[in-house]
Amino acid sequence: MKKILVPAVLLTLVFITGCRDSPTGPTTVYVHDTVYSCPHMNLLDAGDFLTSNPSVVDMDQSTIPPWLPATGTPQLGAGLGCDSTHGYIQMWGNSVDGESIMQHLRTPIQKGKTYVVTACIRFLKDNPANVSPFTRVRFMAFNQAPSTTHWVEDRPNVAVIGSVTTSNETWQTYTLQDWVADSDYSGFAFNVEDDLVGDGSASWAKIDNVTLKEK
Ligand SMILES: [Ca+2]
Repeated sequence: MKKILVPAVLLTLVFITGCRDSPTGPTTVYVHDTVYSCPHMNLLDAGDFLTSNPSVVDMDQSTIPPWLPATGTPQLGAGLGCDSTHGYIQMWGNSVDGESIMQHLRTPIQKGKTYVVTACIRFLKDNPANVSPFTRVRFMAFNQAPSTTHWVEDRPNVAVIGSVTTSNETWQTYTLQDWVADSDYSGFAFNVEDDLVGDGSASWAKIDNVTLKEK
């Protein structure tokens, strides 16, 4: 990653030249300590959830930084993920409760820019007590993490970028519709949910290889 420090008067020039791909990837532009993204740049860190843990663990702040538990007790799986390397996220949720993870972005989402999320997901239908025929993974941008067990859209604090609903029990990569940011956002999160409440209402999903890229 190339770091460019410039005076404000050269701002226009930086945006013309600073976003060109370099041999090490897209360039990040710094102006007055604010970081701006460039086209095709993945804003997420550790989206492949690569781990050397020998077994599944409940996530805490040090399990796979910069990811943090947001609600419930999300787990970092140790088996083979979407790309045949070890590590993925495993979570449950229903329409009012469940698990989610988040990360504070080094490069924030900027109002007016267009972004696209991709993720590899599989429905984990291995518990007969859970009756949902599908699972849904919902992706969000946020500024302040709510304290509720199920985040609801509350722009400009929490914005739903989009979701993937699937009953596919094998790994599959999904690309969400383009999303134009209605505000600046400093964080990214996703949860697992379905449309049910009460006993047997949870659905489970495994999630891997999550990206958030500027178009
Ligand atoms: Ca992985």
